[in-house]
Amino acid sequence: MDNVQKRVVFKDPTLQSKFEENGYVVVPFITREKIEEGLKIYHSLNRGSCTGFWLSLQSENIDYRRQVASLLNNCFGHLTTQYLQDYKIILSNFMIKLPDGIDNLPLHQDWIFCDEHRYVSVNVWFPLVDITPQNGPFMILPKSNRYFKCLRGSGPIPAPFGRIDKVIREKYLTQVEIKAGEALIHDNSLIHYSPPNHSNEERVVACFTMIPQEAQPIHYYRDPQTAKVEKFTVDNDFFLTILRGKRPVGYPVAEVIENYLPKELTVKDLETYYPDKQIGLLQRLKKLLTKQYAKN
Ligand SMILES: O=C(O)CCC(=O)C(=O)O
Repeated sequence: MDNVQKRVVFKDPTLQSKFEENGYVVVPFITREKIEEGLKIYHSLNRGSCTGFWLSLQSENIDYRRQVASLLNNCFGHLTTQYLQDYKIILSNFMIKLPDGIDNLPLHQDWIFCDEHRYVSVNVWFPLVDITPQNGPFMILPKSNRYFKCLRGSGPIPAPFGRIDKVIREKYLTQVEIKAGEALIHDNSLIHYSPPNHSNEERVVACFTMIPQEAQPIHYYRDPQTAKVEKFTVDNDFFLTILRGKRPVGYPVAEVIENYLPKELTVKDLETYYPDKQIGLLQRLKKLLTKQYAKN
């Protein structure tokens, strides 16, 4: 765990402490008119065909990505200042779940976007339709931003929770309750995912990835052949033009880490981080035994 005092994220100290506690907050964000505007923007652009979970960053059409960023930033960017203390947008996306029941989004943490020893990068994830248990709700592992420290980036870089993925999904996740007009602001290092959309409608969400105004954007890339991880110093344009899975070109390498593999986490680690879940288990066992005892 990191004991360094990080730069503040929120203007409001109450939100700041809630965020520090859990790694996320949900806040009122936009009006009904703005929701309509956002949907109009989404439908005015041709995203091309996709399935399951899809985000604009996956589009190979860089013009499309630029248009999304420009329209979303103009329409909603200024509204983030209601909450965030001098943050800038480095990535703008639509995050879509097609109503096809396809499950193509693994449990994950987002990339590292800036020096996380000093700063916190966040996603401002704001749905343009109400989120329900059926249409691909956002599932999080609260506080995981405090416990799961590792390198994250493209290539991809393997996650340390591969072996306990199933246990986390089954026992430890919380569904974020959120409606159109609200925003989920979460630490990018929080473990999360969303299940498939089993409703009849497309689930449309817009999202800004933001870092402190003064922070340097960075990107980690792991070469799948050599397992060498390189840290690149990038700029605000980088995330608009990045080709996923490809080594960044034209950006300076600030650090090299040879043979990177994260330390695999175990169920025991989870139980140490989340003792409350254990109490739940013990209580269930006690209940079972009491029942059994009463029967005999
Ligand atoms: O939109 C979703 O369902 C999930 C978003 C997500 O995984 C992300 O922002 O990295």
